[in-house]
Order: sequence, then structure tokens, then C-alpha cells
Amino acid sequence: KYNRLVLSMICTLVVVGCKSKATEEETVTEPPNILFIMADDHALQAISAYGHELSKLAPTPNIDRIAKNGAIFKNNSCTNSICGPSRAVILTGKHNHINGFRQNGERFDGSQPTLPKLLKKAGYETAITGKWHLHGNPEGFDYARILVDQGNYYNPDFIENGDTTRIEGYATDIITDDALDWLQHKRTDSLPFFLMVHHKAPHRNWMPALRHVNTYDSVQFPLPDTYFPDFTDQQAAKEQQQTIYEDMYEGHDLKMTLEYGSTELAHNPWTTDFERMSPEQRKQWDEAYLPKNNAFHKADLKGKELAEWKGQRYLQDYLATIAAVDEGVGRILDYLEANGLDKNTLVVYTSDQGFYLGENGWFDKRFMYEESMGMPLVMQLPNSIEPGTEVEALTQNLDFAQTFLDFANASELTSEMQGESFKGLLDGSMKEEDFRDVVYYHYYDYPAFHMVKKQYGIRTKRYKFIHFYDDIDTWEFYDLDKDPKELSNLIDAESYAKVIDEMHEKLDSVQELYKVTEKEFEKVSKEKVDRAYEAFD
Ligand code: SGN
Ligand code: CA
Repeated sequence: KYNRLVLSMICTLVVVGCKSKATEEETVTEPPNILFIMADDHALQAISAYGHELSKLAPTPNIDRIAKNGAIFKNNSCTNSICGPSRAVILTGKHNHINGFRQNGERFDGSQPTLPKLLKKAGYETAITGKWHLHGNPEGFDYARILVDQGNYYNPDFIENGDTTRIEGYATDIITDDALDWLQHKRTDSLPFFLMVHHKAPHRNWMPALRHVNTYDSVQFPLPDTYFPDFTDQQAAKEQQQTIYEDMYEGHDLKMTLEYGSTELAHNPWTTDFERMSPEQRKQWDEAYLPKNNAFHKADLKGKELAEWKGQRYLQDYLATIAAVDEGVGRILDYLEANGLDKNTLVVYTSDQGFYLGENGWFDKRFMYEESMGMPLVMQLPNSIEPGTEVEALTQNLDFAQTFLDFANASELTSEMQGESFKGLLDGSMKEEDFRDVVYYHYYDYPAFHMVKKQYGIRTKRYKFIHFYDDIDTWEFYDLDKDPKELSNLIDAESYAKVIDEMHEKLDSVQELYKVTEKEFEKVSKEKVDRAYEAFD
């Protein structure tokens, strides 16, 4: 009897041993390569996979390929709709009050744990090419070639190993070429890679590649029905300075010329963007714009018609800069496919924030409203993400680091982060109900370009609750189901009083969760605001 017991114990051990080994083999997969492509200011309204009317006239077939092969995120957002802060959140998986980078122009503390550093720990080789905009050198990358500050579209300067070099050509193409060059010639084949490809386009002042300067000349883009807004109970919206027909510079932004027959630009406060072009580039550029500028002068537009013309010119240029981005995405996808790398590469396409394409009459971002808070996001990874997946959950840029580290089987490195891995939403192991139901937002960059007020708030699937503060103290509440364009501020509506109270409670608990302290709401002096108004007028 005793022998039989020992025998059965041995058998059990063997079976358990074998089983656990088998399970291990099944669950521990090769960590995928991660190819992260991020544009600057690419509105999701301008990605055809999202289905907006405008994008049908300027489709993005290659970005759409990623969505078709994998997933599209319908409610992805950023925590702070401005460049540097969004990038800092992506790198750290922490809100800006924790990672210390609250507004553009600050210096990123590169000594803190970041996504590339942690992926390196997990065995990855890491690289970045393109826009950085965090002042200070990128840390945690085996290879880094970054644009100086915002970067220029034509013949931009890049910094590599502390040396600054002007590279002839068009920024989007140079960045795509560099990404391909690193993949082809520079990386270590035996290691999984993490490559960040950060475009300058379609950032202001929207200068298309020479091959695209006439692409949309004959297209009439639909201007949003809110192009001439009527803001009631939306004081911050009234006081912004990012209205296309009021705040754009006619030369610098709209490429308008002084008069019929002239190629000399109208108001162009920063001459460098055009002065960087070679004489040959400038000649081609001028030849391309001359007929359309002449037609404009001939038409002698005024008032509303002039405002609408400016909207068209803005959209034509903005969308034409995206044409080169989309081609670049296509070249990278083709390369991965031709070399069998697509099978084990998580390809991500996103933008550092959303952008206004004439909604409310605006360009730029910064507001907690949908167009700027929303971030496009598509990603593919065969065998893990079912083609055609649509994610409705409230994902954020705050989650990227944890998600990628989860894909890299290195979740144990993310304990200090404040986001949530959404890998489970992609492989089907997590239901949307089990993901967060509220997101937190805080924008600090005031007074600054465009004079968008400081603001914080929360968004759930259905509602949005915002507090604009500093030299203003206004609250806004929107029912997104009934009012997706956020036109009616219902903060005083009796019928929503109970919901608004609940939103207030939620806001308090979310601020507690993310460790937001009083310090975050410091006001700036009136003198500083006055000075800024003078500077930006
Ligand atoms: C520049 C732009 C602004 C823009 C900021 C921030 N002006 O200052 O319109 O809001 O960058 O953009 S420009 O004429 O100099 O281009 S961000 O994407 O870097 O946050
Ligand atoms: Ca940006």
C-alpha cells in the first residue's frame, strides 16, 4: 500500500511537472518587436479608417492598412493635449504632475524610469528618429537621431550623439528613410527592437513635400458646420486665439502672397521655415503656389468668403503634409512584410494629440474638447490582434508604456506607472467593463501661444466635466451622447444636477487616485498674462 502511494505521488509530480512545462511553453511567447510611429498633431478626422467625410477626400490607405490588419481605437485620448507633455506621458506611463513635464518648454527629467529604459531591461534594442521636443537628450536609446526643437519641414537639423547636422530633403521622408536604414543596417538582428518614428508633420506651418504641393488644389473640403461658432456659456472657448480666420499668419501659415503675380509672402513672422529651402526647392514651391495665389487675388474675397477660403487653404496644406506621412507608413509596412518581420512586430500609429480642422473655426489643440483630447490609435500584431478589431474602451496615452511592456512580457517593471495595460482588450482576455470607466485630463500651458485657459476635468463614456481656472473660474458639462460636438454647456441644467454631482465626486476620487495635490492649481500673475497678450497679438 505504501509503495503504491509513493508511486502515485511520483506519477503526480511527473504529470504536474510536464503539464506546467507545457503551459509555460504555451503562454510564454517571443516578445514582439515594437514599431511606434507617431505624427505630430494628426487629427483622427484626417485618417480615413475613422470614416470622417473630410478624410474620404484625402485618404490614408497605409495607416488604414494597420487598422484593417489589427485594431482601431475609437475612444483613445491624451491626458494633456500638447506636444511635450503628451510625449512625457508616453515615455513614463505617469501623469504630467508626477513625471514633472507639465507644459511645453520645460525640461524632461531623463533620469526617471522610461519606456525605452525598461524595454532595454527586458532585452530590447531601442531607437528613436524624429521629433523629441523634450529639451535634453533622449536617454535609454541605443540609437537616437532627433530634430532640433520643433524641427523644420525642409532641410532640417538633426542631433545625433551631440552633433547637429543639417540634412537636405523633406523631414517626413528623411525620418522614414532613417527608420528604414536603422531596421536594415543598424539594429542587432538577434534582439527584439523598439523603434520610435516621430514625424514633424502635420505640425504647423503645414508645408507639404514638393511632390504634394498641388495634390488637393482642386478638392473642396467640407468645412465643419461649426466653422462660425456662437459660444454661449463657453468663456474659455470665446477667449482663445486659435481661430483660422483671425489668428493664422497669412504668409507663414496660409502661404498667401502680397499681390497678384508676386511670390513674396504676406505676414511671415518667422522667416526660417522658408529661408531653409534651397533655391531649387523654393523655385518649385513658388511655381506651384503662384497660380493658386493669383486665382485668390483675382477673386478678391471678403468677409465670410475669405474666412472660408482660408479654411480650404489650411486643409489643403495640412492634408498634403499627411500624404507623405502615409506614404512613409506604407514603405515601412512593405519593408516589414518583405522581410517577414510583420509577423512578430507590434506596429502602432498614433499622434501626440488630436487637432482642430476647422471645428469651432479652430486650428491647434489644447482644449479638453473631443477634437483635441482624442488621439488616433491603430495597431497590428498578427496572431494576437484579430483583424478588424474595434476598441471602444477609454484608453489613453497614459497606458501605452504598460501595454507595450505587457506585450514584452515585462509587466513586473511597471508597478510605479499610473496607466493600465490594454493588451487584454486586444487579445480578448479582458472585457471592456473591466477597464477604467473614467479618464483624467489637465492642461497647464497658460499664458502661452493661443491663450487657451488652464483646465482639468474628467470624461466618461457619456459625459464630460471641465473646470477652466486661473484668471477664469468656469465649469462646463456635456452630455456627449446628445451633444457630441460639445455645443451646449449644461452645467446649470436642473435635469442633470444629480449626474453633475456624481461627476464631481468622480473627479475628486480620480484626483486622489492619481495623487493630484493643491500645488497643481497654482495661478500665474496678472502681469504674466498681460505680457503674453502683448507678445501674441
Ligand atoms: C508652435 C506653433 C503653435 C503650437 C505650438 C505647440 N506655432 O509654437 O501653433 O501650438 O508650437 O505645438 S508655429 O507657428 O511656431 O508653428 S506642439 O505640437 O509642439 O505642442
Ligand atoms: Ca503636437
